[in-house]
Amino acid sequence: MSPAPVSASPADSDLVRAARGLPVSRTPVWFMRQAGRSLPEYRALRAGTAMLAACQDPDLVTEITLQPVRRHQVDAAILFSDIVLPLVVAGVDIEIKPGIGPVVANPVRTVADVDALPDLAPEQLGFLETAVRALVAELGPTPLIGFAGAPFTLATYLIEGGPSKEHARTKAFMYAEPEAWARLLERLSRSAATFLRAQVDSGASAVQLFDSWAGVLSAADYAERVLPHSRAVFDGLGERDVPRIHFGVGTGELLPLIGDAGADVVGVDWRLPLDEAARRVGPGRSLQGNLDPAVLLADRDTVEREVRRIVRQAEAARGHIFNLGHGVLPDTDPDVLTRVAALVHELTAE
Ligand code: 1CP
Repeated sequence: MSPAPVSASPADSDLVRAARGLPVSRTPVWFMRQAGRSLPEYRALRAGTAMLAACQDPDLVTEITLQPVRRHQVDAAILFSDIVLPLVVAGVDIEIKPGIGPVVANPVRTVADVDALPDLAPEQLGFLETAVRALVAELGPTPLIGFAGAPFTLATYLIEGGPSKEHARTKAFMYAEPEAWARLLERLSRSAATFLRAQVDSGASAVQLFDSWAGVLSAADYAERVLPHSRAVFDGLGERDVPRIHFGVGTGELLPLIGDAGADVVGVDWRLPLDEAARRVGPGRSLQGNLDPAVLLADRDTVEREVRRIVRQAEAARGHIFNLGHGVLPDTDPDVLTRVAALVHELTAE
């Protein structure tokens, strides 16, 4: 394969350098949910294998992770997995239903349910280490991003029992049972840290913590009841010298806090221009984002205009990793993603 970046090693790649606020040869690009979703070669490979089984098959994980890198010439791979996988591996009964998402057989509704959750042991992650090592060998100078779901977003699935819009049960539990809530998020932060350490120790060059649904919280509740647990995930990486990306949707009011949880890079959705996001996050962190994934469904001129605007507004940030404001939508034409990656490279080459 012919990797996009010109660096000799992942640790010196444009992605890692941008995350640290160092000079880059051109703005690095990758797309959240670039693996799976819109790719026909993904659907062909996945046919007949359940999502969570595919995530535990090192050969499938390796091949699916590489597909978008080959196709789009993006500057990073993201491990093919899912945020619920650490729970599944630990023994929680969860299924990913096509067209729906994660569905939990026995949702967490009581204090006893919290205490009955199994812990994730590092020894259960052999399949993951095998996949990451194989990937790092294949990727050469292209960095692999490891990831985990943040405690809050995982708690929403466990408590709601599946995807939800309002997350009302989650908030009700958070207010009604503050001690059990803290214990639940502590457990989830431990398993997220275990999951991230396994990826980094096997060769991942950066990590992203997905707190997709944190934007449903007020800044005060986020700061008091969630942030300490997300910080614990990053702290669990200890001295491991990899950049940390922290992302959520609808987090305009939370951006300074999302950075304070221990991020080198704050992921921003499309609601806020990056120059304003840079002001809110402050000078010590880079930004990632923030093309509206729906724009990829629009006409060519609109896509190009929006990409140019984002590249321009990102000049206010310490460093910029071009991405979408949330994951690739399943209906996206993969060729549009390839063109966006090429355009960002062209616009930002030295
Ligand atoms: O690039 C990639 O696709 C890499 C793999 C990846 C990642 C990073 C998958 C595969 N899932 C995720 C993260 C993930 N999973 C997040 C955080 C990112 C985001 O906000 O999009 C979340 C919230 C989930 C939970 C989840 N898993 C959902 C969302 C449901 C909801 O609440 O609206 C869904 C639909 C899944 C299933 C899933 N995960 C991944 C794939 C390829 C699929 C679809 C599988 C299938 O249809 O069988």
